[in-house]
Amino acid sequence: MDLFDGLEPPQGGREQMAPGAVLLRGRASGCGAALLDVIAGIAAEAPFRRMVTPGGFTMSVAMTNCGAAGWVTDRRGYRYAAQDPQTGRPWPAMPDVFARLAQEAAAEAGYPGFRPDVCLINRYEPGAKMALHQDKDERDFASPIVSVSLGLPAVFRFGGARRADPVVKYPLRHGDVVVWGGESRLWFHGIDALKPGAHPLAGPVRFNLTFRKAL
Ligand code: MD3
Ligand code: FE
Repeated sequence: MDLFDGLEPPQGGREQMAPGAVLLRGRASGCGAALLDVIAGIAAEAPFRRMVTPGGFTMSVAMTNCGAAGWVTDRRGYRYAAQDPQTGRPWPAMPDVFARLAQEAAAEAGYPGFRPDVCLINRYEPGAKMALHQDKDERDFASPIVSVSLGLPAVFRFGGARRADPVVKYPLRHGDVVVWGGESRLWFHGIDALKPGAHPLAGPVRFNLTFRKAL
């Protein structure tokens, strides 16, 4: 029994979720408004869009990217592309505030020297979800992935190395940063359907940034 029984964990906490995966609770809450401003600027150049999977399904999550390449999917497959297929232009450059946050969070979690070259930006509206999957489209599995949650909270499902492994559910809230490296870099994960709500800064949506070394 302690002071936090039945309450949220104190902010600034660090939690080991799995081998190599570190949750930095609230790590980005101080720069949340700045990050949301930057996302709006990126979306003005490279709009959020719901892409089609190779199987022909339209994803419920809307996406855009910044950096040297962007993650895309269509009937031809999943890949990183240097140009935005919707505009034919390069993706917007990685903003300094993004790169610094990802680099500092990775170092705090035990991955010094992480320098992401791409950032996938996911936007969830109520009902949007991401089915259990692995992230395998990057060239370099030795580098971690850094994720930043903004806006409405979501339930994250974390499985294991095999699709059938049991999952553990974690709430991810505005400002939470997770660094996924080591053994868990290739573990299965997903996001449950977003519950409707209103976040004071982001409004009725959740954003997730994932910083990767993809090229
Ligand atoms: C665990 N995004 O974009 S971020 C994705 O909240 C993705 O939008 C989710 O899964 C989201 O691919 C979850 C957390 C995350 C990202 C990459 C991982 C967890 C991960 C890679 C390996 C293991
Ligand atoms: Fe993923």
